Amino acid sequence: MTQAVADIGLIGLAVMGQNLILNMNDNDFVVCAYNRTTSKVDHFLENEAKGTKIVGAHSVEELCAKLKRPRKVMLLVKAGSAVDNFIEQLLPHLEKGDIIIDGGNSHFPDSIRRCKDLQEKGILFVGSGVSGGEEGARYGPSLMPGGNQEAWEHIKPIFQAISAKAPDGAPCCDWVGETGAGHYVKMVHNGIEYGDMQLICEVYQIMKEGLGLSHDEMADVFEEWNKGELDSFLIEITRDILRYKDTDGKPLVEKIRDTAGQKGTGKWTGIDSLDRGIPVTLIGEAVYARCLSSLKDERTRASKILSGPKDAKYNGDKKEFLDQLGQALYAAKIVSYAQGFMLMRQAAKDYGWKLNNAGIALMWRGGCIIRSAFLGKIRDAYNTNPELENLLFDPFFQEATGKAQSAWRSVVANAVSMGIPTPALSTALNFYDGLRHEMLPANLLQAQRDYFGAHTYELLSNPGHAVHTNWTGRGGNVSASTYDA
Ligand code: NBP
Repeated sequence: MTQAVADIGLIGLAVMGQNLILNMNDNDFVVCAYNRTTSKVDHFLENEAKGTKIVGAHSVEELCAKLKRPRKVMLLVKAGSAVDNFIEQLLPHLEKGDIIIDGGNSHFPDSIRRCKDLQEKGILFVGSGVSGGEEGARYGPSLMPGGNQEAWEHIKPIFQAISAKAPDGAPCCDWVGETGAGHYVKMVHNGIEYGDMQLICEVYQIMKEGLGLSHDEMADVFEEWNKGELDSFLIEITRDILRYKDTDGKPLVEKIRDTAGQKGTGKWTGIDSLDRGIPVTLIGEAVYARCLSSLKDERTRASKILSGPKDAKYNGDKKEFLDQLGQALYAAKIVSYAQGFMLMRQAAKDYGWKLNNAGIALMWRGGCIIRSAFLGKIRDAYNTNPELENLLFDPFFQEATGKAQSAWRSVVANAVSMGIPTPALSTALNFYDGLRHEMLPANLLQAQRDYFGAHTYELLSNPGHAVHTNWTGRGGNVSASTYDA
C-alpha cells in the first residue's frame, strides 16, 4: 500500500509550480509533484528536485494516496478549464475535509463557483493569489488565500513559511476572506500594479520631454526617490532600466517599441469597477493608456497632423519641479490605493466577505511587484481603524495628500500647458477634487435627465422622494420608469 508521506501535493510543473515546490522543500515540507504530461515529473525529479525530499506521482490517484490527511492539493496550472478538469479528476480520490488550493490566475467568479460547489461535496476550496513571478515563487511570493476558512489552519503553516517576509519579519500572507476573495484581491493587486507603472511612465515622459533630463539624470532622481516615501520595487527597477545602456552605449529603453502589452487582469479590475459603480479611475486610465499606446500607427499619423502647444519645455527651476513631481507621484499613488480599497470594500459588501484590509496591505508589502514602504502605512491605517471608510480619511494620508496637493496641481497644470499626457496623474487629482466637493454638478445632470426623459430627481431638502418637473410646459406630468439614460 502506498504510504502517505507528503505534507502537500502540487499539480503543474511549469515555472510557478516547480519553484513553489522547491520553496516548500527548503522550508522542510514534503511535497508530492504531479503534472498532466507525466514525463515532466520524472524530468523534475531527476534534475531540479534531485537530492531533495520531493516525491513524484504519475497519476492523480497516486498523488492523493501519497498525501497526509487532510489532503492538501495545490494547482498551478493554466487558469480556466484546466482547473475544473483537475478538480473533477481529484474528487473521486479525496474525502471530506480535504483541501484543494488553486494558485493560478483564476478569475474570481470561477473561484466563488468552485468554492460553493466543493463545499457541497465536503471539500474545502481555497483560491489563492500568488504574486512575485518566478523569483517570488522560489524565494518568497506574496500569497493571498481566500475561500473556505476551515482550510486556513491546515495550510497556514506552509503558506506563511514559504511567503515573502516584510522588513519587520511578518509573513506577506494572511487569510483574505471568503469564497473568491483571494483571487479578487489578487485581481485588484494587478490593477494597482497597472496604475503604479503608468504613473511612473508619465513622470518619466515629463522628465524626458518637459525637463530634457538625460537618462542618468532621471535615474538619479529615481534613486533619490527610492530613499524616501516612494521607496518601492517599481521605482527601484525604473532607476536600473534608465541607467541600462545598450552595446552602443545608448539607453536601451529608448529603442523599445512604445506599445504596451497586457494580459487582462487590469482590464478585469476596470470592468469590475464599472459593474460595481466604484470610480477606480486611475486603473481605468492606466488600462486605456496601454490601449492608446498600442495604436502606434494611428498615433504616428496623428503626430504629423495634430498640433500641440508651441513651447513644450519647462522653463522654470528644474530642481523645484522635480520635487513637485515626486510629490505629485506620491499623492496620485495614494489616490490609486484609496480607489482600490474602495472597490474591495464594495465587493466585500456585495458578496458578504469580511475582508482583512490591514492583512491585504501587509500581503502586498513584500514579494510582489507593488511592494513598497508605503504599504506599511496602509496597514497601520487599517490596524488603527479596521472600519476606515476611505483611506484618504486616515489622518496620515489626509495630511500627505493635503501637503502634496499644490505641487500636484502645478505638475498637472504644467504638463497640460506643455501638451504632455498625464492621464493617471490628472485623473487622480480630479478624483481627489471630486471627492472633497460636497456639491458636484450632478444636480444639473439630474435636471437634464428629468428634462429629456422624465427620470425625476430628488430635492436636497427632501432626499428619497422623487420629483418630476414639467420643464417646458409642453411635456406631461408622468415620469419614466423604463427609458434609461
Ligand atoms: P502555465 O500558465 O504556463 O501553465 C502550465 C501548466 O498548466 C502545465 O503544468 C501544463 O501541463 C498545465 N496545463 C495546461 Br497549459 N493546459 C492544461 C490542461 N488543459 N489540462 C491540464 N493541465 C494543463 O504555468 P505557469 O506560468 O507556471 O503558471 C501557473 C499558474 O500560475 C497560471 O494560472 C498563471 O496564470 C499563474 N501565475 C503565473 C505567474 C508567472 O509569473 N508565470 C505569476 C503568478 C501566477 P503540461 O505540462 O501537461 O502542458
